[in-house]
Amino acid sequence: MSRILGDYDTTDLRRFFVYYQQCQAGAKEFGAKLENLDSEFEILTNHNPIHHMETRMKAPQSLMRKLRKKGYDFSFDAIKNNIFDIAGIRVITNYIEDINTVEEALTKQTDVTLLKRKDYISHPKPSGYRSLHLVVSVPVFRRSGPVSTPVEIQLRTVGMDMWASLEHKLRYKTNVDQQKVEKYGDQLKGYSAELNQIETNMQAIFNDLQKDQS
Ligand code: 0O2
Repeated sequence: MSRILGDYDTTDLRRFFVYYQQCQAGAKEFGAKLENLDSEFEILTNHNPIHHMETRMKAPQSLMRKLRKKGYDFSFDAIKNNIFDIAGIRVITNYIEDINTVEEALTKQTDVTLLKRKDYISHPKPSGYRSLHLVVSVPVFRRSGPVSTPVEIQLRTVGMDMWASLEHKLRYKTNVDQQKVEKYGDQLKGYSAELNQIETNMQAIFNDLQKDQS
């Protein structure tokens, strides 16, 4: 870390370390909330919208890259005011409507505040990327008392997740030749629209079958 950050104000650096740990504690809070919902859906309903979850802390290199991309040098304030995905949780669902079920169950909890919502499902990115991104906060208890702490939650179906993993390889691997990037990029954009159609049709079948079970 010191190699990346150079000779920065150590007070600022310490505030950053504490904040990084605080974000990790925030992710644990949301992890527990999601685990509780997962158990409750499993036991009490005939369909659990949560397929699986993944939690990650943003690596310092990636954090610094994002900060520079946004036009800031390292400082605690620049990080706190501009980077909201230090802690991230990905929730993978089976069906498209499950995404809103999980979103609602999570955001209606009284200690959760919705800070930001980006709906790349209704409005996919130019690449074809689809997901629902939420920045939500929860109080984390520090010595001074409760401190609101942001965590980014990405919600997507199994299909959207498979697509994003493959497209991520194409986009972020530096050694892929440009011709392939363009060719596969176009192809993947098409597959994103096709997947959306398939997932919408499968949702309709699922909803119809659910009627027979209720
Ligand atoms: P990493 O290592 O995956 O975490 P903001 O975070 O809102 O200030 P930003 O970064 O433009 O601004 O947010 P955006 O675009 O809403 O979401 C960023 C994250 O979404 C990315 O993380 C990716 O994980 C994912 N993502 C966004 N667009 C695409 C895309 O076109 N293809 C794929 N595969 N993933 C995408 P990071 O921060 O880039 O890095």
